[in-house]
This record gives sequence, C-alpha cells and structure tokens, in this order.
Amino acid sequence: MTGITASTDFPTTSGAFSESYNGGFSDAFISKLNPSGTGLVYSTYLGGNDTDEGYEIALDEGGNAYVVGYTTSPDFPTTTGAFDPSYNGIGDAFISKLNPNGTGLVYSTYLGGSSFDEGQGIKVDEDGNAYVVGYTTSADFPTTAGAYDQSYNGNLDVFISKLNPSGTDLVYSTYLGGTGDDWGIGIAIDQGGNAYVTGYTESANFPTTSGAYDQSFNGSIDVYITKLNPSGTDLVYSTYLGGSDADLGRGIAIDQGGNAYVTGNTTSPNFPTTAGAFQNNLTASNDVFVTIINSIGNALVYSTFLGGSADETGWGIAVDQFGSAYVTGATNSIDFPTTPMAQQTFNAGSDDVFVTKIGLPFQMVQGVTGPTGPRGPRGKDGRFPPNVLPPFRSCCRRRHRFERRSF
Ligand SMILES: [Ca+2]
Ligand SMILES: [Ca+2]
Ligand SMILES: [Ca+2]
Ligand SMILES: [Ca+2]
Repeated sequence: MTGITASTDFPTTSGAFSESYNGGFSDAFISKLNPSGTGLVYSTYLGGNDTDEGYEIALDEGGNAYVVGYTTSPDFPTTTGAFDPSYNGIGDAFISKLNPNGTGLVYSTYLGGSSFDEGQGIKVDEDGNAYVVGYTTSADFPTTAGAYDQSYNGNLDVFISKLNPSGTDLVYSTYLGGTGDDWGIGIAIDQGGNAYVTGYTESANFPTTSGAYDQSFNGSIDVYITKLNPSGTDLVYSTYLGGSDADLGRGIAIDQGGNAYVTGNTTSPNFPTTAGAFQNNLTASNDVFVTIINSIGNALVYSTFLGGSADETGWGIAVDQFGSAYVTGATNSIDFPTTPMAQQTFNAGSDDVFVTKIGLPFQMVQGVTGPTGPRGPRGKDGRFPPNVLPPFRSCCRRRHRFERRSF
C-alpha cells in the first residue's frame, strides 16, 4: 500500500529504503503486509524535505512496486539515468519503482513541467511499462512526438504518460483536455496495451469521439471516460458521463471483454442509469455511481446509483472474471445499503468505508447472501432475469432490496 504520512514514528522496517522521516509537511510511504496481515514484510518512507504524497501503487510479476504521487521536494529521491532526476517547480508528479525487498529504488523520476503537476493513478503491464495519469497546469509538460495532444489546452489538463521498464524514457506522453479544468484520476489498461482513463472535467469542449455514448457536456462537472490507443497517438473513444450537476469519476477497471467499469460520485438527479439497475434514483445530495460502458464506448451496459440518505464517494473499483464489480469508498449514511450477514451492517459513526459487490443483471452472485444462499430469495436456478425479478414484499427492509437485486 501507499499513502501519505506526517508521522515521524510511522512504522518502518530495518534495512528499508528510507527508515526515517524526510521532513516537510508529509512523506509518502510504501508498506507491504505479510499474507496473514500479522506483520510488515517491509515498510519505508519515500520523500524529500517538503510535501510528498503517494496516491496509487501497482505491482509487476517480479514483486516490484510502482508508486505515483505528488511532491514539492527539490530533493525527492531520484535515480541516476532516470527520465527526469531534477525538480521542475510548483509541484511535480513522481514515479518510483521499489525493489521486491523494499530496500532500494530500481528507478525514481520526477514527471512534470514548470507549473503544477500531480500524479494520481498508475498501472503496470506485463513488460514493466508504467502507465500514469494525473493533471497539470504546465504548458511545458513533457509530451512525445506524435502523441495524441502535444499542446496544453488551458487551466488543468489531464496527462497520460507511459514510462519504459527502466524508467529512463517516456514511451508516450500526451495531454488530454479542453479549455476548462480537467482532472485525471483513474487509469486501467487492457492486454492489448490500450489505456482507459477517467476523472472529471469542467470543459464543454473536452475531446470526445464521433459515435461515443455522450459527446456533449451535461453541466457543472462531468465524468469522462477515454480510451487511448497502444501507441498513445489517438483516442479509441472518449465520452462524457453525467447529469446536470457535479459528476466525478475516480476509479476504473476493465473486464475481459473490454467493458469499462467506472465509479465515483454524483449530485445529479438525472445521472444516467439503466433499466433494472439496483438504484435508479439519487437518494441524497451525493451518491456513489457504478457505470459499465461497452467496449466501443457507445452505450451503457449498466449504470446505478449507490447510496443512502447522506453523502458517499466511490473511490476504487475492480472487476472479476465473471463481470462482478467490487466497489469501495466512503459513506456517512446510516442507511447505506448493506446485505444481511455482512461484516458490518451499520454505520459506526461519521464516515465509514464501504465494500460492495455488484453483479451484472444476468449473473448471479454466489455466496451466503446471494440468490441461492440460505438468506437469498432462492430462485429455482438462482437466476432471475432482470425483467422478472420477484416483487419486493412490503415486509422487506431496504437492505433486502439490495440483496435481491445485487446479481
Ligand atoms: Ca517530505
Ligand atoms: Ca512542476
Ligand atoms: Ca484544460
Ligand atoms: Ca454534470
């Protein structure tokens, strides 16, 4: 895991890359827990004498850890021969690759221009290339020849950069955005080397593609979902997603068929949902959304709100081989939908973490609370097509709705 700490006594391990705090407002940290969660395999600070923040981590098959984040430290640890070993000012993104033992950096580089640059998301392919997303106000952010968009579009722009396995050079690097503020938050890759990015935009001229699901801005802030080709030279598709109010994308994952699963939060009562989805109405000022868009980016496969009577935010999403989505985030609702026999069915105060599994409408979720489980609605074969769902009985409490429709 990675994150941010201001603690000078954050637990580190003997021999780790950086055992002691490096100063300033914060350091990033990288920690590896053993399989049973009873001890640290390694734990290290990562940072310089100013602010350092770790935002996402990815692993390769060799056990190397790749971290992306943000730093204002001129002495952030970089490695000789790295793509950019020197600070560019007003905040830079960083990408650091830590060896499997946590004892040293394989490479570490700044990424940014002369203005503000912040890294947010990272994924690594099987060859060790790192794909990074973030946002920038630098007109001189490093881009590559032939990349999709080599020129700054104004205010915040998204950047998408692919770093080679040795961290010495960019394979490609491109801006993405319109004239307004555009934030890059989440990134996913498929086996073909396409990169999928989500975040949010205030640009009415954010680049979309012909035939995409939603080519026009819906107001306030919108989610976008953009698929970049393997060479970083062009968009495969790019679409808005949202309603008339604020819609913010944060997490994205890709299934084996190339469908993109996106989560975030929305305050739009008219955020697009699909017929038969778990929750078709906004329950409060701010709900999580979970949306699946098809592989060519021209239609929604599934889209739902997820939330209770107070606010929540979706932060991360994963998808399994059956197409079920696993969503996590934070909620301060006392009536956030939970399932019977879940680990914790109540809010213990203020913001709580939530973990939710949502199956596609035509699939069933196995397990004790699934359709065929001892607490489930016991369909003959555990499979209710969405249009013949058994009616909800008036006796059933809200959480049962979730159980029945969560497949
Ligand atoms: Ca620091
Ligand atoms: Ca900078
Ligand atoms: Ca912009
Ligand atoms: Ca909107």
